[in-house]
Amino acid sequence: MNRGWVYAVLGVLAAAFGVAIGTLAAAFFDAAFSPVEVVASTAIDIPPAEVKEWATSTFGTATKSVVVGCVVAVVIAVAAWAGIQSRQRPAFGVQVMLIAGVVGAVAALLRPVGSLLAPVPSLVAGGAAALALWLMLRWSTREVAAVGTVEVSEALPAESAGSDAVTVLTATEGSADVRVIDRRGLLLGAGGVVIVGAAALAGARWLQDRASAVVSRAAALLPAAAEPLPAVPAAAQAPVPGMTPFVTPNADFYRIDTALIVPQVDAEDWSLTFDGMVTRPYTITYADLLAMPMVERDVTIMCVSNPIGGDYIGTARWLGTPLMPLLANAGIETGADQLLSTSVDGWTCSTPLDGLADFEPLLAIGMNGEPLPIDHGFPVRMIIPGLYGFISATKWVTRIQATTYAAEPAYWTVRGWATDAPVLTGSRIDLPKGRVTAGPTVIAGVAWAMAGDGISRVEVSVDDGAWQDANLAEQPTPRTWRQWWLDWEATPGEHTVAVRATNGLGEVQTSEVRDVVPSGATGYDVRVIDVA
Ligand SMILES: Nc1nc2c(c(=O)[nH]1)N[C@H]1C(S)=C(S)[C@@H](COP(=O)(O)O)O[C@H]1N2
Ligand SMILES: [Mo]
Repeated sequence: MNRGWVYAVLGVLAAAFGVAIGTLAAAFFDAAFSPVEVVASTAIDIPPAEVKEWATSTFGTATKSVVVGCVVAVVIAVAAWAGIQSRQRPAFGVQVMLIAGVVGAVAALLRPVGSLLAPVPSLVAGGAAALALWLMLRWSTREVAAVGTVEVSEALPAESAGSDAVTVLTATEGSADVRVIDRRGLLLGAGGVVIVGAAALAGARWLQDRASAVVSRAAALLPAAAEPLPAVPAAAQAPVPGMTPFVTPNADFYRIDTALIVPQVDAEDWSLTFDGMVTRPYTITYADLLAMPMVERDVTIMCVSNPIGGDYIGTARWLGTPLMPLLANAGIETGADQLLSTSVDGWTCSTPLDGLADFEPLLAIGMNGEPLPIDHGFPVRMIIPGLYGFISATKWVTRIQATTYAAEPAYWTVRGWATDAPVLTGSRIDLPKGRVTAGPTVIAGVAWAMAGDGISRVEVSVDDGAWQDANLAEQPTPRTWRQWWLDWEATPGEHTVAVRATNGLGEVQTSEVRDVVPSGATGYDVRVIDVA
C-alpha cells in the first residue's frame, strides 16, 4: 500500500513549520531577513536586466508576488520530495531540511544590507524544519513485532495497542519488526506542528506590526511651506468625463522598488548622512530637516521601465527642502561625478552631478498634503524632476555620498541600465476606454516633457491621417505632465489613433521604437479603437 502522500504532507508541514519559526526569529530584529524574504529578494537580484525586463513587462508590478510564489512552490516541491524520501531514509529528509536552511542563510548573506544576524532566521528555519520532520516521523510510525512473516498486511491485530488502525509501512525481509503508521501519533504530531507553527506566525505578525512605521507616520506633522504654491488650477484638468486626474491620489500612485518588505523607518530614528568626496561630512535628523525651509512643488515622476502607454507615471504635490543647499554645506570636492544615494534597505541610486542644480532636486517629506506614504518612502525621499526614478527618487533615503561612477556603481548600473537618463518627451492616450459607440467622442490623454520646458503641442492622427492639433489643458509648471483632448466623430469600425508631443523647445518626440532598457522607451502611443 502506498502511503507516499502522507510522507509528502509531513515534509511540507515540516518546511512550513520551519519557515514560521524562522519568520518569528527574523521578526525579533529585522523582518527583511525572514527566510522566504531573503531567498525571494536574492532570486530577484540575480537575473540580468533582460530577464528582469521581460518579467516586469509580463507581470508588471505583480512581479514580486510572482517571484515569492515561485519560491514557495519550489519549497513545497522540495519539502514533499524530502518527505517521501524520508519514508525509507528518515535521516535523509532531515538533512534536506538542514541544507535548505543553509541555502537560505547564503541568500541572506548576499543581501546588500549586511548583518551578522542575517543568516540566523534561515538557519533557525532549517533546524526547526528538520526537528519537526524527525519528531513527526518518530511519533507517526512505530515498530511492532511482526506476526509471522513479512507478509503482514493492512490488518494487524487491533490489540496492537492504542492505534485505531495500523498499516504496514516497511518490512525489511527477514526482520522481525515492522514499521507501521500510528494514526494517532501522526495526527498528534502533525496537529502539534500546525498549532505551534501558526502561533509562531501570529507572534511574528504581532512583532512586525509593533515595528511598523504607521504610528510614527500618523504622528508626523508637516510644516507649512515657506513658499506655498497656489492650488492646482482647475484648467489643468482636461474637461473630459472619465479623464485621468491631473494630481494622482496617493492611493493610486504607481509603486516601483526592489523592497519585498516595505522598509519601516520611524521619523524619530531617521537620519541622513552626507559624505564621500565632501569637505565637511555631516548628518541630519528629521527634526533638523523640519527646521529647514520647505517648498511645495508639483512634479510628475516616472519610471524608466514605463512601457509606451504604461502607467508607471504620476503627479503629486511634494513638500520638501531643496537639496542643493544641503550639498553646498557638505562642500562637494572636484572630481566627484555622481551622487550615490542609499536607502535603508541597501538599494543604491546614482544621480549625475552634472546639471543637477537645474532640476531643483528636493528632499521630500510630504506628498499631496500628507506625510509620505510608507510605500513611497516615509519619512524622507528624493524627488528630482526630469530624471527617471531609478536615478533620482530614492525612497527611505539615509545616505548621500558624493563619489564617482567608476568607484561606486549603483544597483541598476551594475544591471545594465544607463547612468544618464533624463525623462524623454512622451505622450499617452487615456480615452476613450473600451468599446465606443459611433458619434461624437473625445480622444484624450497626457503628455510630458519634463526636461524640455514642458509641452507646447500635442498632435493626434486617426487612421494614419494628417496630424491634428489637440486642445491643451493648462500646465502649471514644465515639471508636470499636460493634459490634452481632441473631439472626434467616431464612425463604425476599427480605428487606429496615434499621438505625439512637442516640447517647449520645439522638439517633437521621436517615433523611433526603442525598448525601456537602458534609458527609457520611445515611440508613439498607438491605440486601436473599436467603434460600434
Ligand atoms: N529605496 C528605493 N527607492 C527607490 C526605488 C527602489 O527600488 N528602492 N526605486 C526607484 C524607482 S525605479 C522609481 S521609478 C521610483 C518610484 O517611486 P514610487 O514608488 O513612489 O512611485 O522610486 C525610486 N526609488
Ligand atoms: Mo523606476
